[in-house]
Amino acid sequence: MGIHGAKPQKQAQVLMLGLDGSGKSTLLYKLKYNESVKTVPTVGFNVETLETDRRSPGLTVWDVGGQKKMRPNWKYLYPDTAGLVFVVDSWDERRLDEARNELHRVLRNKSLTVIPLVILANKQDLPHALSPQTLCLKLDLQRVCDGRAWFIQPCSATTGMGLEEGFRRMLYLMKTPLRQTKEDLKVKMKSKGFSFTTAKKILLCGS
Ligand code: G3D
Ligand code: MG
Repeated sequence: MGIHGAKPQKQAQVLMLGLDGSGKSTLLYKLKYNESVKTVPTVGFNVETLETDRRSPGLTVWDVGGQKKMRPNWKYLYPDTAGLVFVVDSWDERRLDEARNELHRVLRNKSLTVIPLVILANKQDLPHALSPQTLCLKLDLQRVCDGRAWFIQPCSATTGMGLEEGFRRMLYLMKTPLRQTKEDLKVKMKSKGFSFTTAKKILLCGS
């Protein structure tokens, strides 16, 4: 990259957060190397760059340890963050309240108020995993994401389903002003015969 006089591609920093065990490291390695690796709890962080098309910035993805004792360190990475990915274990209902509280706390930080958010509803391969619509309600996303460009993407870090789509969506949200994404929703829903009020309810849940 950047050889033969070509301009080096710009990089945008994506911060990937979520509770320990939600699948952040598994999905990062699946995306980067298409490999299912046996992970150990992340102490510190893993960083990988993801290639994108030449018109988009490359993504530098920071996978930061999600254990309770690591969470106070998340904030040191906020200032350079261009996009936030929050990974949720869709199968582990017992930890959803904890995930919701952490997500809400992160979103309250002033350095992150205008950056786009993609929620990855991970572990969809497991039986009885909660749907993105249910997660949307349980995590109170519509309220807490009001005024922010955001999307919820179902995925599985073990099969790879939905991972690229999630990061493609992040690129789209980074490049598109919020007003534009709302207009997209209106057009999309009108073409499907929904009213915008219904559209807002359904599509702001990210489908
Ligand atoms: P973390 O980096 O968020 O802490 P890890 O999470 O990537 O270390 O994953 C924690 C555990 O969840 C791992 O299992 C991993 O294999 C599993 N996992 C991650 N993503 C998925 C997924 O999409 N589906 C399923 N079924 N499992 C997933 P172990 O057993 O090593 O703890
Ligand atoms: Mg990890």
